[in-house]
Amino acid sequence: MERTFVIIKPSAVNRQLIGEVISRFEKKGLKLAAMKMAQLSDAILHDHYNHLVDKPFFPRLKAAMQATPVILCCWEGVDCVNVVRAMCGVTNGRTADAGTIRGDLSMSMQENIVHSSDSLESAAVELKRFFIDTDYFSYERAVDKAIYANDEV
Ligand code: FUP
Repeated sequence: MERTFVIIKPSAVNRQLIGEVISRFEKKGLKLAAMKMAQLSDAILHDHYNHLVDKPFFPRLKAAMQATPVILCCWEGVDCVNVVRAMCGVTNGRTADAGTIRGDLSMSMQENIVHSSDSLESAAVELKRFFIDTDYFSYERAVDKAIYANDEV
């Protein structure tokens, strides 16, 4: 089963939207495989946003990501990387489609509620960055048989 990485960002924590975001993924049928709260260090943010460290807005992005602790999650499901990415919407909340997390809950490029991995490869790298093996749980839920057809899993 595919796994992806999600950060519920300080913009969600500050606006009391942690439950709302988790609830959307949970209602979709995705399974939570790991979750923890963390205050992100400079070093981990430099790694995570390596593609953005040279941008002029990086200092304000880093400050925004350190404004509160964040919630780190691993979600599991068939095609989970693309499913979660689609549920988050495009980066800027003002242009994200209605019905997406950012489209419904954000008015900002920076204060955009969630991060999710953009490919299977980056999900693997990001999960390794934020979690260790013993953080993961493998379990059956009562609803599992109602989520997929037999030949989808
Ligand atoms: P995404 O994959 O949608 O999270 O977007 P990026 O990795 O491109 O950007 C990471 C974060 O940097 C965004 F969530 C917000 C911030 N950002 C800006 O503030 N301004 C920009 O022009 C680009 C990104």
